Amino acid sequence: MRIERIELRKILLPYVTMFETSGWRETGSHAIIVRMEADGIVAWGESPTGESPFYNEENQKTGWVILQDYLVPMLLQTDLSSAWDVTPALARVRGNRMAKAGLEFTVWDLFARREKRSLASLLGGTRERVEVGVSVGIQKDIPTLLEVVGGYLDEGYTRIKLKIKPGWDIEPTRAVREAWPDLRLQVDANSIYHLSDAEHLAELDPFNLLLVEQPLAHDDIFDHAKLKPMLRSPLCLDESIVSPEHARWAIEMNACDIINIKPSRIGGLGDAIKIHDMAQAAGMPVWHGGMLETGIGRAVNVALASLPNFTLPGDISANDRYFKRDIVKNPFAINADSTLTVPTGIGHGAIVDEDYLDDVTLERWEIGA
Ligand code: SMG
Ligand code: MG
Repeated sequence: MRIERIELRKILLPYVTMFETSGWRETGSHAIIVRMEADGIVAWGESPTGESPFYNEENQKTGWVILQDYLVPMLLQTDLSSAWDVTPALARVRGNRMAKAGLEFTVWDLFARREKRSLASLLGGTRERVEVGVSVGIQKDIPTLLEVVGGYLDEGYTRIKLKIKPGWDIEPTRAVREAWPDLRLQVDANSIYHLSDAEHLAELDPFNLLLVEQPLAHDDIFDHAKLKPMLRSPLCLDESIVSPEHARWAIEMNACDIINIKPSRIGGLGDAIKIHDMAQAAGMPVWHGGMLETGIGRAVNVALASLPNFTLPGDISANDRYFKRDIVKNPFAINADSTLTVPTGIGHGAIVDEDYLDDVTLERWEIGA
């Protein structure tokens, strides 16, 4: 199959509340939305880039340039026999995985639509519902944090992740644990600590956490392997695992207990499945992370999270946790058992609200084969 037409859009879609991590704040989605046409089929995808290159090296502006100058032209020259062909076709471009993922997701949607199958079934999904939680950003004080967490629990979520940083780590985690002794609770440091902070991080040990996510540098595996035996909390890698090779290194070095899989960080669904399978073979659980995706990327994430080794709840909350109005007509709602229902229709299942997408589009670019 040849792709006949590709359209890219830079968007700005405001969040309901500002999201703050250990190193930056985001007030809205700065994603790049992808639309493709081939064989009379229209498909949609998303590169969930941010405003700034503070999570990884990419942002909306770098994605915009790399897609137009390299990735889109390379894809238009490729004859695709399946979506697995996208990653090798773009491999000459180093890194820029989030930009690549937007194209790769869209090609998966295209093939699923062509085969009149759901994306989840094409990926090998086995679940009808996926368990999810909420990632709670850094708050101004502990009473506010308890109120915010309580609000999400009232909505039906049963797993909470707290963003932590030096000065906002042990005490907020203790406060949430004391308020809800049985809550499934985990923390994420987004690469802000150093190996010399090991004793401090061990103060999280008594709080019975599901996991501690990415305490050390965004590109580190070596020091995480040293840190792991110094903590009782299970250690999870996010930023560091950008490819199946990185996952293999982490597994062989015993650098983590758990892997957070975000297909956008890894450059696509194909390599995400490879990591899922490799972790499963090694007896290591994975869970699905999130990049505050719009309804398009969210539907892709739900499809992937339906694979069998996603055994911990994902950072895939319902659309209204992020947006007052999303760019899709069929947002996910949280079920009473803290799950989202995996779409069974054709493709990833998100129905794009093209009028509202026009409203939030900052710039549009389109090219034919
Ligand atoms: O999508 O609900 C979500 C957010 C999940 O915390 C989340 N993501 O490091 O895991 C992570 C962060 C990255 C956010 S980048 C703005
Ligand atoms: Mg993380």
